[in-house]
Amino acid sequence: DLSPVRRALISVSDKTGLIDLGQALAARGVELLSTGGSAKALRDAGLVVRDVADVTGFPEMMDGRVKTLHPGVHGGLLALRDNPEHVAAMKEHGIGAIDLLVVNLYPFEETVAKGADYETCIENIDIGGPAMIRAAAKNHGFVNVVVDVADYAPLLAELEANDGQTTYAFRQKLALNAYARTGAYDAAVSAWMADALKEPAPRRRVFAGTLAQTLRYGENPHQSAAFYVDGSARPGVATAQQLQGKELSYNNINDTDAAFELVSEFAPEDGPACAIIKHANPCGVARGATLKEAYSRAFDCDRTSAFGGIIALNQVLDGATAEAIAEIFTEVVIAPGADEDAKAVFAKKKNLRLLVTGGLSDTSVGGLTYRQVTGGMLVQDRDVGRISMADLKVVTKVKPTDAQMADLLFAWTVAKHVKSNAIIYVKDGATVGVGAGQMSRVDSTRIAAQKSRDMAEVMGLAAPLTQGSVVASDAFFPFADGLLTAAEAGARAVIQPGGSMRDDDVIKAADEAGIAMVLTGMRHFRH
Ligand code: 93A
Repeated sequence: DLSPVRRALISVSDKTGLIDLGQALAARGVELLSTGGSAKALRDAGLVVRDVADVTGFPEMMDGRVKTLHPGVHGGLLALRDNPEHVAAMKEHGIGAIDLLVVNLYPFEETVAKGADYETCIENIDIGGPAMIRAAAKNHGFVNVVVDVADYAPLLAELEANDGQTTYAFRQKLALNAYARTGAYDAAVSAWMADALKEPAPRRRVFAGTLAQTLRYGENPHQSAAFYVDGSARPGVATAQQLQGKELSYNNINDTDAAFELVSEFAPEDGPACAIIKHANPCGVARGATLKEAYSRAFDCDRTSAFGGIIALNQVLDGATAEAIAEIFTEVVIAPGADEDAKAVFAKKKNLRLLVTGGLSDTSVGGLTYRQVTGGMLVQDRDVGRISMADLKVVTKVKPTDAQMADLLFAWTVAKHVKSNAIIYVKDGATVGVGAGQMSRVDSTRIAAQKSRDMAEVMGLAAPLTQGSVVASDAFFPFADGLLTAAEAGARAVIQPGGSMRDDDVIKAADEAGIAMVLTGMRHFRH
């Protein structure tokens, strides 16, 4: 059961003891075959080495991903030396027998332990190494496989003791170790992958979607565009059923998504709610005793801007609400469903798109958002930050009333969906002024109040609805001026993250104005 070692293939990541081994083998007249880095190290030490590339007739390629995966190598490892057909095949294809394989694998475990990123860990999954190890171990009737630097000395001792040959028992033991190694290696890979999949780390995912629709154009007519979906079953614009109206445009899809995500913050069991969106920002959001009331209160926040808007509802659209909506031009209505009356009302409005989703979007579900920048892509977790009454810290002498507290939370929820700087005035569960997308927070505060004054005029009210309202700010007030502007507009309670260097000034100003303020400790930038 002795088998000679005439040719060795050496491919090692850990080069410890490599030269000594190479020299000892060469001294025994063993021919050395080797891969890139290992071959170079051996050659630098003055040894004669044949490149694996020479055996395969292929250069090492694809960053080394393919070096030894070739019949010239695997045939040499797997051929049964006592099988005439195998021997004939070797001869026919010019394959030389490999009697000794020395491999240690890419340091996958060490790479993971170092905390390397996903791509680096992937690159450190050795493929060719385990393939050769498993092949050589299978053929242990003839082939020796060494996977551990610690086995170099016993191997040389075995060769010495048996005049350049090894015993079957020795090879069998090497094979056992070899399979233990490849088994442990793959177990490490699968454990790491299981971990990586648990972790919603943006770094390891990119958007993979399928083309759902080629759009007529993009944000502007000179831009071509398309809509890709990621296959999620989540209710929303991507999965909605369009019951009527022409095809959605790029801007429609974007705005409809904004509208539906916002209205989905309001659970149907807490009562009807409506959001009206223009240019991805809400121009009115409201609760109501009925869906129709929720719509008309949302509409009253900014009737002018609501024209040509996108309306999202958190409950099944009914006939009365549809009638109210049909009074002005609306681009899209999206709701969990629509009853027969509503469908009949909208049937007369050929251009209005009606989308039904079958439910609301679960706004607590994580996931990623993507934004393209020149030369790259920004990826982040979705903003699923939520606060409840218990998270709020009252910092002023005056405490908000229960009614104000409910409005503050409502305003805060809306603020999450308004482009920064976001200022939202709310009264009795309805926005009464929205300031969005300004470069200065004071400007947002002013603009929202001005809109409310304009609406008071349109509606013939004695005073703007911001009088006696509450106000939310998506990020802290850097100075007291924004807060004072809100107080002037009539806000009586404020919700904001806090955390400014000048929090004390802002709190003092609130106390002087006699208004209540609560801090969330969380901000909702949206850009
Ligand atoms: O990327 S691989 O999976 N593809 C291969 O075909 C291959 N063959 C050997 N990695 C491969 N190897 C590994 O390369 C060995 O397991 C060893 O860890 C390493 C030795 O490369 P070098 O001799 O160039 O330093």
